[in-house]
Amino acid sequence: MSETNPAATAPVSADAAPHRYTAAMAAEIEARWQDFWDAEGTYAAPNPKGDLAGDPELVAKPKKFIMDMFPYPSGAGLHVGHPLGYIATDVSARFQRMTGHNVLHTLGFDAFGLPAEQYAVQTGTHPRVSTEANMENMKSQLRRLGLGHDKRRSFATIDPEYYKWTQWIFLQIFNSWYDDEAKRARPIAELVAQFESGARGVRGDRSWGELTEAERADVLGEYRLAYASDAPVNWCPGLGTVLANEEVTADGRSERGNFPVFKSKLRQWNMRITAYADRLLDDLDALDWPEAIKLQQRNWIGRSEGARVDFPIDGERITVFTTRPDTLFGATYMVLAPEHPLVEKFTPDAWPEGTRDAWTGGHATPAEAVAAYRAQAASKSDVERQAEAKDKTGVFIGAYATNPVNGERVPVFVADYVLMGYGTGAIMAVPAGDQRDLEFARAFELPIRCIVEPTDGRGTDTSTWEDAFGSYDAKIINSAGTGSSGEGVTLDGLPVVEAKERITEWLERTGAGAGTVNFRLRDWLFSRQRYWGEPFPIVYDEDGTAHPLPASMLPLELPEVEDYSPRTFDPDDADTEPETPLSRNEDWVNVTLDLGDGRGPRKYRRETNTMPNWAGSCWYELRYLDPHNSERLVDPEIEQYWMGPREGLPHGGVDLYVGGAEHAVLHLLYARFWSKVLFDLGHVSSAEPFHKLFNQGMIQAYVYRDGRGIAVPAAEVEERDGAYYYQGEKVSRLLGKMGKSLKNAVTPDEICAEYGADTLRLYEMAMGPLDVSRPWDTRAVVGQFRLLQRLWRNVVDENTGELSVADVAEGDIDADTLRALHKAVDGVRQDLEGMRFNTAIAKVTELNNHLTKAGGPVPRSVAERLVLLVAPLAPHVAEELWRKLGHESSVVHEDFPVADPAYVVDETVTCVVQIKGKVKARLEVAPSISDDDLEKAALADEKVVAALGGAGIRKVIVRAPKLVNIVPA
Ligand code: ANZ
Repeated sequence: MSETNPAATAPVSADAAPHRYTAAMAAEIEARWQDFWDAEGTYAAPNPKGDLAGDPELVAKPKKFIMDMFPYPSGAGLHVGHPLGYIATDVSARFQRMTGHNVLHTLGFDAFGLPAEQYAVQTGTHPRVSTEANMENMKSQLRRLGLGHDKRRSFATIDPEYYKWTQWIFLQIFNSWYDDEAKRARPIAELVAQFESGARGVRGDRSWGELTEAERADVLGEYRLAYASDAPVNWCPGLGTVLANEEVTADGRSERGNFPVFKSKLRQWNMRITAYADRLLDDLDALDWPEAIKLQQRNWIGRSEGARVDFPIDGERITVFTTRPDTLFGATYMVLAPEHPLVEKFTPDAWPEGTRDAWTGGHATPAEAVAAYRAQAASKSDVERQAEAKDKTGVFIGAYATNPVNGERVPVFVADYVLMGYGTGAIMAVPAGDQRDLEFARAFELPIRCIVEPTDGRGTDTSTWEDAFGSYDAKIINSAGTGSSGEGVTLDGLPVVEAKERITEWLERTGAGAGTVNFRLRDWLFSRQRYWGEPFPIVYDEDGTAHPLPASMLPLELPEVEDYSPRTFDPDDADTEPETPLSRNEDWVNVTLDLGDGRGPRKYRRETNTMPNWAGSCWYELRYLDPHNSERLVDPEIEQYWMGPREGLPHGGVDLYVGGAEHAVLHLLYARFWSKVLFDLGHVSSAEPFHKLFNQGMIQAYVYRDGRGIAVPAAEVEERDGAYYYQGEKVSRLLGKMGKSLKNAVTPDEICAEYGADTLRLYEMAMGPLDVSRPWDTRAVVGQFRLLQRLWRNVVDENTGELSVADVAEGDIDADTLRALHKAVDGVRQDLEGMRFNTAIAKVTELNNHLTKAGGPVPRSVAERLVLLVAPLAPHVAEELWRKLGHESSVVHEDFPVADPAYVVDETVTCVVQIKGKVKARLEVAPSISDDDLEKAALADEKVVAALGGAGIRKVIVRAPKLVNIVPA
């Protein structure tokens, strides 16, 4: 890089003064202070008790828990984009330490996951070996940045002492149920007690005492917050595993690897996150999170208010979910999802009289038509099925149901645009109000009845409509009738919202339906057919009943297996079944255990799935608090100290959590769910894990491509007259991601070698507001290096290396310097508090420049405060200068300077206000005031108002900032 970038080499040239701040000096200073911090435990945050107890004075201070989304230890190591957030939290943590807080700041590793396993499959290296090597590499890269982490608190999710507790939490979740009345999780034993006493009925008419053990297990499985089920799951043969909905892309492929994903029935573990849908929604309000993330969570949870409506059919009924019961009079047909369990039941042997050819799909019987259509639908993903532009397909099942509001016979279809996993898997179709229904109705020649009066001038003749009209800001028409109950209802003339209320009341009164709330959120599919994850603490007895291991058997360590690769299949073959790597270790799988449940030693088979890689990040904030506790998840007093609810808020949690916006619905939703379960069960005091969330932007980089479109090494591209050349050939330039594959990755190591970590930190923080993405420009880094050189020069004589400051009494410092100093102190304080690091650096630069320009030695007290301002941003050079200024202790725990307000207010100028040429008032205004503002201020002035005595104004002449002349009417 330095060969092609003369600007970068200039400041480190050999003719520099002997004690100039150079890259070599930065390297020496930085290494020395990093060793010092490690040796002194400078960043150790004391707990109120336990093995990390410490300085009671520090413990007595208000706490701040500042956290990053911990990294996955990737083999590629870090590029300069990765540490953006880590540097930002580090600056914040340092600032909070200097403003009187006990700050917990550390970093662990999220180390289970697919990449290490896939690497293992390719190379034969055990995932633990490669993961540990990657962690070592990343740790040394991170150490070089001078991050003030409490290393005693660091861990990796693959440590058995850590995943012991991940497994323990799984057991808590398995051993609890959601009490809908109390609106919280409770131990499953309390449910069993209710069944035993008869306070709660068991389904069917048998008592709890009459059920077999296996039947009881089944009943409890319907309540447990972690349960196994055969529900259709996202099966990805290409990865050899099933995936959570959150891991499937919008076009129905795996987020990782981009393989097709199919719906398949497999017995899998699930987490009943849907029990918490309401609380996950409601509790968002009090969180200090970016609105965009809250919105994504709200949409993902997808709360819809509507109604369930029963359509009678053959003495039975089909229940639909609709958000628009007000449109019931426009329901002219019904659709069942192809997988709907009632389809067969209602499908008759022959087509009823008068069935149109277009409805039969060309089949001789309804059963044949339905079977053929089902097979076709099974080969498509949900997303393909819902694609908007797609032609609507389906077949008539040969039966009619009755619309309960008017007794009309409506034909029933199966069609793949209705999904089994949403609502009830059945809909009433309202072609006039719903676009998909409109398209289907046109394709199958079904009636389209206008029931909401269009407000856009299209008229009520639906045959001329281009699209459906479902507006909420309209009135209902053509909607009166008498239902099967004999009770009439009319909605005509009502606005939609009122019509919804009236029809819902009617449905409830006549027993035809009820108001209901539906959620888009599904339970969380929690098992993976992979090796590199936490084993489940579950064993199965000979009947196949699942039993939890007792906590004393944890951790259940991941066994060695000969072949830990998953079995992958033909990615396009949906009919395969996964084979888990753990199942190949028969010795581990088949065990004789005494579970301590009074049944004595028995033979069991272990669960051979592993947990998804999201498990480890669901609770890691808690482990940082009490990282070595082998007795409890976390000591309650320590948890309360760091995470306890704060005044005025319903929850506590981490004070600042920084990470990428891509985790909106995966990690951030799962972690909130686990927190709530742990809270309900009394293990933690905050129902929310992260009070304040901040999403940092991305560091982008230019991608240079040659004539063939192939990326060329960015570092070797030269710029000439606004064009770019690689080895003499002209190349194109576009802003993109940074990474190895695009040949534009810049590593922090390179920049640290070239300029030092302090310069890198300053540059990353100065690039722009933290939440905005910004392009990396290696050539611009030198600007921050020069700032540090000037800072150094303002305190140290470059030729002698001696301190160059002057001992001047505060009263003898010139007013301009004091003003520059206090303004900087005031501004930097506010900016660091508000995480506006770029403007904080601008203010430090301004003060530093002022001191350079002022010439002569800098007053010691000013230099000291300047160093303190810089300390959170560039901690190494700050430590060095602080030491040179004669202080024995580290700058890390010094007090951040406080501004004297007298010097902070802007200078003012006196503006004269005249009326008809006579001076009537004088105003103190900012020199930069605009004509408009000055005119307003003058006209509002009491003396001016009095002098005008209510007279109108003909003209105002303004010469900001000094003169206003008013001419009355
Ligand atoms: C009648 C109706 C009339 C509807 C109208 C909409 C507009 P959200 O808001 O996302 O909850 N629906 C219900 N279950 C479905 C399923 N399993 N697959 C596909 N579509 C389904 O959407 C709820 C609406 O989506 C429901 O309200 C239903 O169509 C449809 F003018 O019922 B509606």
